[in-house]
Amino acid sequence: MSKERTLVLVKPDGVRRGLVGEVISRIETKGYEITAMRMLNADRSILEKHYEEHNGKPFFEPLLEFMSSGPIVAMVAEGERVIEGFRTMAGVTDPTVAAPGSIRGDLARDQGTKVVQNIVHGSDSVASAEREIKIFFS
Ligand code: D4T
Repeated sequence: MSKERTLVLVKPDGVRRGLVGEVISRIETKGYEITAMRMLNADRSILEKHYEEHNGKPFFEPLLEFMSSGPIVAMVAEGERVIEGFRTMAGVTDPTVAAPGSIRGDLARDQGTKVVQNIVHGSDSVASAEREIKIFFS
């Protein structure tokens, strides 16, 4: 099994609520290695690139607004099957139905906002991970 890299983002809701340490702790406790990390205020151009697959969808503008509403933390986590592993740890997109035990299931809920606020992002494939890591760590 080959080692993979994934991009993890702690979104503005996670940073605002002081959950950066909790997310890092869960990644490290699971046994993945964090090999790069930075805090930033993501501007529109970086977010348009990151979320290019969603451009034109009804939640695209609210998503960019939310993601630029405060600082985020970007990190690279490494390990065997970390892409699948972190997505399992994050839980499904909708925090209302994300499994208890997952980051979204334990730490997030529907806030009644136009865009889902769900604490973290994790890449969904090797190709996405490499593309997204370049955007945040070029
Ligand atoms: P990210 O990309 O942020 O890790 O989330 P997911 O992989 O779980 O979900 P996604 O890329 O499909 O969606 C990106 C971002 O948009 C919000 N969203 C998504 C939303 O508000 N309404 C929707 O219908 C969808 C599909 C949540 C995450």
